[in-house]
This record gives sequence, structure tokens and C-alpha cells, in this order.
Amino acid sequence: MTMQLVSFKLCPFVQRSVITLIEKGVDFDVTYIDLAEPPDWFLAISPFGKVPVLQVGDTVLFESAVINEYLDEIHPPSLHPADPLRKAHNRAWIEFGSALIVDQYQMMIASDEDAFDTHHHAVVKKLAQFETLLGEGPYFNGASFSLVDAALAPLFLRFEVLNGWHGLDVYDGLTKVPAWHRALLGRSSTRQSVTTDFDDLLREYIREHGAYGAQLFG
Ligand SMILES: N[C@@H](CCC(=O)N[C@@H](CS)C(=O)NCC(=O)O)C(=O)O
Repeated sequence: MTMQLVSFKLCPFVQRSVITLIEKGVDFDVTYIDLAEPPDWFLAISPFGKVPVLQVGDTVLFESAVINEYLDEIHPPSLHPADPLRKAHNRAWIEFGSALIVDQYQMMIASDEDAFDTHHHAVVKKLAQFETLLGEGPYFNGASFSLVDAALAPLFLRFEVLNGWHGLDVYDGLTKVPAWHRALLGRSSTRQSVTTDFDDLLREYIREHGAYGAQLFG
């Protein structure tokens, strides 16, 4: 039975699950929807009206962290640390990563300079908090790729595109976070988690939604 993933091409939370599906070698089909005009069948199955949704037989799973934990359990070896305290710590930072992804989104679609500065400040602050946590790398837990890496890779994919922004340097003064970025962008699961038109779609989305960000692109 092939799992069915419902996706929106620009959703970072979907990409977390795609990375996990690829890392685990799971066969899956993808259906892309437009979140601006969500189809009725999607609204009927998605309790929050959000992607990702993963259909496994008759069961509908939602919430990227839950989907990834399920995939991790059914396809060992686990991509979590074995130690319960480390595992809980990783889960906590996955949650923190979700908040950072939302800050990044709000920064991208900021309509004016004040809003941009507020969200830019939040992004920079959270990245500095990650910098203090990271060790030798290349990944969050060291040598092995983990679910927390899958959770943050979509953030770095976006910074890869945003690097072209005039004057934007969210990594100023950081060394470990940009090294983590490079390690995750070097992984094929990260690169395969987006469609080939991702960069263009993201720029187009920002032009349509964020007046200030679009101006920075110029
Ligand atoms: N906590 C959720 C967040 C998912 C989410 O925010 N998805 C967005 C797209 S990136 C969505 O579907 N938004 C549609 C809406 O809010 O109506 C997860 O981790 O899966």
C-alpha cells in the first residue's frame, strides 16, 4: 500500500516529511494542492485545513512532527537519539525550529520595513540560540543525521534562495549555523524535497505577498 502525501509546493512543513520519507526509503505518491484554493476533498480530510497530510490506507495523519515520528517508528533504525533525555531535547528543538520557520515566513512576506525588522530580529535571535547548542557537527547531534535535521533543512533551503537579498545576512557572526546549513544542503534528501521550480515559485510568492521583501529582491 503506497502512502499518499498531500502537499503544497512551498510548504516547509511538508518538506520535513518529504525529507523523512526519502531518508527512510519509503514509496509515496504526492498530490499537490493550491492552498489559496484548497479543494473540497482536502478540506474534508484535513482537520486543520493544513498540509502536510499523509494517508496511510484509510487513516489520515497530519502534523509534520507526528508524521515523521510515525515514519521513524515503522522504518528502523531510528533517526532520533536513543537516550530518552536527548530524544526529548531533540523534540523540543524541533518545536523551536517550527517557530523559527514561522518567523522566517513572516519576514519574507513583510509588507513594510517595521514588520520586516521585527521578524528579521526574531530570526536572528533564534539562529543565535541554535549556534550556542551546536557542537562539532556537521549535524545537530554530531555525525548522524536526525529528525531534528529534517525539521530544520527547509529553513536552510529558503535561506539559500534569500541569500540573493540585498543586505540580508542572517548568519552574521555565526559559524556553526552556516556550517549546518551547508551540510543539510549537501544532502540529496534536502535537495529532492522541493520541485525544480522551487526558487522561482518562492520569489513569485514573495512578490505577490510581501511588498517589502519584493522590493529587497530588486
Ligand atoms: N504544525 C503544522 C503546520 C503546517 C502548516 O502550517 N501548513 C501550512 C502551509 S506551510 C498550511 O497548510 N496552511 C493552510 C492554512 O493555514 O489554511 C505541521 O507541522 O504540519
